[in-house]
Amino acid sequence: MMIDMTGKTALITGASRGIGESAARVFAEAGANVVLVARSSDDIERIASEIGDQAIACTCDISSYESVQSAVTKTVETFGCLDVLINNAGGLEPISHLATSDPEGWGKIIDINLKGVYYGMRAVMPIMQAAGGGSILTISSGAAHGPVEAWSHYCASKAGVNMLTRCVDKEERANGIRAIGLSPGTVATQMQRDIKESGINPVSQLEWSDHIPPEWVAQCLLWMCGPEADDWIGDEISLRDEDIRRKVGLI
Ligand code: NJP
Repeated sequence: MMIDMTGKTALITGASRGIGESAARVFAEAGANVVLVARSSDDIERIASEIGDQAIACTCDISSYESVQSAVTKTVETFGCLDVLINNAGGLEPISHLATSDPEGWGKIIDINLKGVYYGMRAVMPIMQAAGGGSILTISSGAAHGPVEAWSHYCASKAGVNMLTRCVDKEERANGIRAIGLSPGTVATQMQRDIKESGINPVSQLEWSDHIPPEWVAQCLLWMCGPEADDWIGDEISLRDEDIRRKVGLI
């Protein structure tokens, strides 16, 4: 069943390519106003203009709270509301064993993948509280739950993000805020190209055809805005789960 997002506004981080770009297109098709966030401007501006008047591009580095706050302010000024936050932006480089990792590079991933998600939540929650609710959907990973060689920064950040979803739910479910995580499985995006190039762990040995298309993740995110996903509020959905794929209409 198609979820109708007419009159709703979604802010999507990491929307210049991959999962975020697909989410922007799928949410716009469902009627939502969409705000595309990334550090680089060219791609989000192109994608927003392809989508049309219901889309704006907002250059923003989610590892800066000030930058996230101004993206949220611009969203509300432009569309008058902010109903859905999709915490999607993330990174994985530099891939390296913990013993030889670069402390600065390691910390930068925490700044983006963990603190960036917190900044998004922190900036939108007062708006959602005042509006009587909203959805905060955060891309997690299987790496939140099991260690992966040479990804210690990524695993730690995604484990933290999973706990942030649970904390938001504990504090805000009563205020109508639906916090849900999504572990997508492996997805055919630039991130998987970088992983392949590293050659380090079993994920880098996967074939391109093993990955699901980013559109599947986007369709799942849209489904997560509807009542059928309410059973997962405060929890994490796995898109590897065939039952979820069936519910979303992917198989
Ligand atoms: O990645 P990619 P995906 N501030 O590299 C942006 C998770 N995930 O779509 O800033 C703002 O194609 C960047 O734009 P730019 C994964 O951990 C994936 O695969 O201009 N934006 C680009 O738009 C991540 O959380 C797989 O460089 C920032 C986007 O983020 C999410 O899915 C498996 C930013 C990254 O696009 C999307 O990943 C899994 C910043 N500081 C979880 N830093 C998978 N692909 O297999 C980056 O379990 N961006």
